[in-house]
Amino acid sequence: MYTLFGTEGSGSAAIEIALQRCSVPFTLCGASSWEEGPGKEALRRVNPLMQVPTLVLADGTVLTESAAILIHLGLEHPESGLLPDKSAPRAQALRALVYIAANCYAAIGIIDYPQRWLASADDGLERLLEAGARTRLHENWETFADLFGGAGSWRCDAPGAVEILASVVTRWSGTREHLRSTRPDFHARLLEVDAEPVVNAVIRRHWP
Ligand SMILES: N[C@@H](CCC(=O)N[C@@H](CS)C(=O)NCC(=O)O)C(=O)O
Repeated sequence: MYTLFGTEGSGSAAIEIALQRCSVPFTLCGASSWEEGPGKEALRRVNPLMQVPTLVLADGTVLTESAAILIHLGLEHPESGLLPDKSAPRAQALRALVYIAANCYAAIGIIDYPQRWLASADDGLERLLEAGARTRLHENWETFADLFGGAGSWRCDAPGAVEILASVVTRWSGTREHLRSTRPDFHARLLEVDAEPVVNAVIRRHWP
């Protein structure tokens, strides 16, 4: 039995979808750094960064970092199709997952908490940093669409780890709106991923 720490509208949605794709039972523990309650203290005990998603495995091993969690689930449950079977497409999937984590999810952390990246409090600098990170985030998604989002490699009918993480992480900081105008074909593919039944059920609960 897995325990997933997360909350509505957060990155834990991607791991919920993946766990369902693996057909494994899991318990949800409502928690985040921005919500008070018992979940917050439980999250602090397993993840000192207090970020979600955090997944605790049956033997108590703690897994953080969305890309690592998705890769682990894909390797443990090959029948889930979270990762491609063949070596070359699997290598690209790993590249795409780490790309999202390093170049997109990290930028969202700057947009949400610019003060963490400044040596002292400065409202003006915070606003500049946030605006710069947002621009960079949108550019990074354009590059993602060009590198990984082509019709040939994108799996809308049976979304894998890459499609699932992209579907969730594009929901923040104006990314979907940006992609709708700059990369309309890729935006349409994201909507197809959203419509897949397993993805759709989780997405609707997180973003009613
Ligand atoms: N590197 C982490 C980032 C996770 C992350 O930033 N999660 C957000 C919620 S979507 C969070 O918990 N932020 C709270 C905080 O940083 O205090 C990952 O890829 O999973």
